[in-house]
Amino acid sequence: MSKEASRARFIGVFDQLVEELKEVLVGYNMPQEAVDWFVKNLDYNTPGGKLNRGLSVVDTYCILNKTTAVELDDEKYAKVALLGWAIELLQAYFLVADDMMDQSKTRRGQPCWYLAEGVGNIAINDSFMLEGAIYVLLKKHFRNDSYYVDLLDLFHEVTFKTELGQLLDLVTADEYVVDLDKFSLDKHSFIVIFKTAYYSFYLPVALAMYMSGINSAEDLKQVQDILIPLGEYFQIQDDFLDCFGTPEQIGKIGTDIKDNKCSWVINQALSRVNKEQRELLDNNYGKKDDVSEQKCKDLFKELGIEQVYHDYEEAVVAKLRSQIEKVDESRGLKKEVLSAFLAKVYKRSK
Ligand code: DMA
Ligand code: MG
Ligand code: MG
Ligand code: MG
Repeated sequence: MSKEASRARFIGVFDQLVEELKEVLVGYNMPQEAVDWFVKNLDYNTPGGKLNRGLSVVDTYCILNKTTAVELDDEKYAKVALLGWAIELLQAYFLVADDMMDQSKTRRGQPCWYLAEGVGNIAINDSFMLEGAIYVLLKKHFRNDSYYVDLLDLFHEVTFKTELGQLLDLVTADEYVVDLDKFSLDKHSFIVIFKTAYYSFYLPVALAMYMSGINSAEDLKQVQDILIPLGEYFQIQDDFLDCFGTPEQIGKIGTDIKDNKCSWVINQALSRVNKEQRELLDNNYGKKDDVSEQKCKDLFKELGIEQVYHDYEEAVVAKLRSQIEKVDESRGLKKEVLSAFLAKVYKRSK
């Protein structure tokens, strides 16, 4: 099946899920205008991205069960895909809130939801409802499966970890007081592992593993030990692209410099500056204007941060490849689950 066709089949399941969620509201006799709002919230915020996380659940399930998506009948496919959409809903929930907290302007090539016509602070409740939808769907489709509690536990634990990452991300980036001494690569590492790696990398694989009955503590640890550094690398790419990517490429306008974020880029720069360059950063980083932002970007270029990034990327990928090589497949886990993830991330530009 072509990439487009498998994406289309996956999106077909989303349309089904929206109908089911709509029925729940209709069942509560919710007035039509609110039902319509919820559907619009789901449609605007859930399916517009790369869908990497969601599709990964299907891919991982297929690898673990030595099958292909084409061979799964519609019922089985829809159940696996539902777990993928549950991650996409979780992601939608985080992003709607993240864009408000980061005061971002665009996401996936369109205005952020809170900036869309007539939305504003209603976006706060909308983000809660995207999260709530996960549990409505899990209950409906997995209530009688032996691993239902494992799925709930996993979603709750990963959600809390993501929120811890967002917390440190936010308190390290004071809106008005810029103190670059507060940054460090250790803090950065905590932030990105918690805010991104668990939900984007560990969660899709762990969900597919539970559904496949490959769920020993040893195997969950094996995948976690590789997927967490892989997710850290992915978020370092996000930090890099925030500064060096174009909005057309990444579908969003970077905000890290103006937001005073403890990003990978600023941490690398701080370890390479002389006294004058440090002063320039002290005076311009975290300022809300375009001129200050550009001065920081020019300095990052001068410091050769792009080359530092390319070197980092080659080194981390080589290390991950050798770690994947050593994975023990004796209980049913497959190295290919991990190498497929690495291939999707390596040298990405959006
Ligand atoms: C986002 O980090 C993390 C979560 C949990 C949404 P970020 O603010 O760097 O993401 P983006 O660059 O997409 O706004
Ligand atoms: Mg953001
Ligand atoms: Mg953020
Ligand atoms: Mg970012």
